[in-house]
Amino acid sequence: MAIPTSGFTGRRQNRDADLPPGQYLTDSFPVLSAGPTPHVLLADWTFRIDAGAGEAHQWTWDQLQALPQEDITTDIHCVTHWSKLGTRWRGVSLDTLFEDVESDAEYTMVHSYGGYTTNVPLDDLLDGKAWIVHEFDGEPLAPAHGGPARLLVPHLYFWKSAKWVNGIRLMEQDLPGFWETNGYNMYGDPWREERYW
Ligand SMILES: Nc1nc2c(c(=O)[nH]1)N[C@H]1C(S)=C(S)[C@@H](COP(=O)(O)O)O[C@H]1N2
Ligand SMILES: [Mo]
Repeated sequence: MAIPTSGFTGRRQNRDADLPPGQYLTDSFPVLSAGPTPHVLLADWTFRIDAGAGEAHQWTWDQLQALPQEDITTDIHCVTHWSKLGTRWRGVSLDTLFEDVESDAEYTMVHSYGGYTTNVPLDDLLDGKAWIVHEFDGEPLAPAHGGPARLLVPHLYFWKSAKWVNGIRLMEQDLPGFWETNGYNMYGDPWREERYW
């Protein structure tokens, strides 16, 4: 049973309850990139869903902006043990982007400008669990943090939230992406501390 340490009962006062095991809070926003920051002109930017069997869907920057936009406030948890609570983002739900996609595949590989990849089961991208975001804290997303747009899948460790995202490929079987090939967990649930293999 949790023993209150103060008179406050609000969620933000009880910060420990929001922290997965092994995590500490930070108010800064660390930058963690496996390579250099790719710079993509908005005029050249595209996002593509490749469903296999020749079925693909693609959006330009203007087309992404024309879709319904959502404001998201969520906690994020990095495998290197930092967490940030109540971060604010704006972008397009993957439910919107997957609306017309027909496929029986259960797994996905997320691809980024610069070559980064990460695998996420399709179920973890749908039903209000993931977005393509292009604003952080009311400002355009900074290049170092994935601008012009990144994936946000906050219920998994933050390495799954691919920066500079440019596509998602559906897969019949679960294959590892960049960090997963290098020892990170195939799924990455912070509440179960699924950090490494
Ligand atoms: N394209 C790309 N996306 C990436 C990474 C990367 O190296 N390249 N690093 C991942 C890791 S390990 C983390 S913790 C977060 C860090 O995001 P931040 O730099 O905005 O804090 O981005 C994830 N997405
Ligand atoms: Mo990370």
